[in-house]
Amino acid sequence: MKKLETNYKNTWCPFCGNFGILAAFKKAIENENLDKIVITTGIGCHAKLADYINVSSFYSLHGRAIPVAEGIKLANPELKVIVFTGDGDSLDEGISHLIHAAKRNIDITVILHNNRLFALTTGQFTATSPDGFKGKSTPMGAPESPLNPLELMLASNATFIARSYSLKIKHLEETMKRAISHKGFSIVEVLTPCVSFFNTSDFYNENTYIIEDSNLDSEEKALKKIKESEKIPLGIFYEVQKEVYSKRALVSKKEETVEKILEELI
Ligand SMILES: Cc1ncc(C[n+]2csc(CCOP(=O)(O)OP(=O)(O)O)c2C)c(N)n1
Ligand code: SF4
Repeated sequence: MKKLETNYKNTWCPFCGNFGILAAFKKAIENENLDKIVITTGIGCHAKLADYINVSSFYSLHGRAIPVAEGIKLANPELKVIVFTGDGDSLDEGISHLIHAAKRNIDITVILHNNRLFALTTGQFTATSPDGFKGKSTPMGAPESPLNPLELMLASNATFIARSYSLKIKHLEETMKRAISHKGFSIVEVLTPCVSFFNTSDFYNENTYIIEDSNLDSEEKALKKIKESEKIPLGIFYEVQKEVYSKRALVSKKEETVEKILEELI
């Protein structure tokens, strides 16, 4: 694990859920060929993860971690490209990128740090903030219902869909490993407390439970589980194999001339 450490000073607040995500990710990749791993991040507290782990990384603009990852994967399909993004980053600023990456089944993994608010900017509401959420931009309470990101991913044809929790590090590590080894678009929503602006740890400790894998190719079953809200299930909800984007896109035709490819397209 030493080889994954960096000299950056960690500025996350003590007990932030991001520590759990970093620890689980280090364990998940410790036996991988690290030269073949690239991570991209958005902008936010989650994005600092790039500073705290010694693998190739790219800080994107806010909301643009996914298209950067897609570009890297298309340029070098041998790389394992993993995106770390916040709920503000990919469900507000960059939501269309998330939908289209899932839809085209590009072979990348998205780790969604869902702390249910914009944390780095000190607590504004996002698409996943609960109805009535009181934060810096909604002092009277947000008058909107939250989006369920995994329901959106199922509707967008993602081929691997899972949820974990940053304080259940072993579960998160195993889920990340499965997501990274999946061939195609994979997403892991990580429920994670922002202890400074929305401390959900007691709530999640009491209201989450781990499910076993079963009938992973059933959309109907996946949707039912993903929407369960009385207690929140953690685990893999959906996994199917479909042809990946790079097989179908121009990269697979690299033997042909650009003129020939353009001819075909026109
Ligand atoms: C285009 C753009 N819009 C807004 C900002 C300001 N900004 C920086 S970080 C941030 C919040 C990030 O929230 P989230 O993606 O949920 O990550 P978290 O900090 O919660 O990990 C915002 C709004 C920015 N840097 N760039
Ligand atoms: S503000 Fe919230 S998300 Fe950001 S480091 Fe502190 S606890 Fe973590």
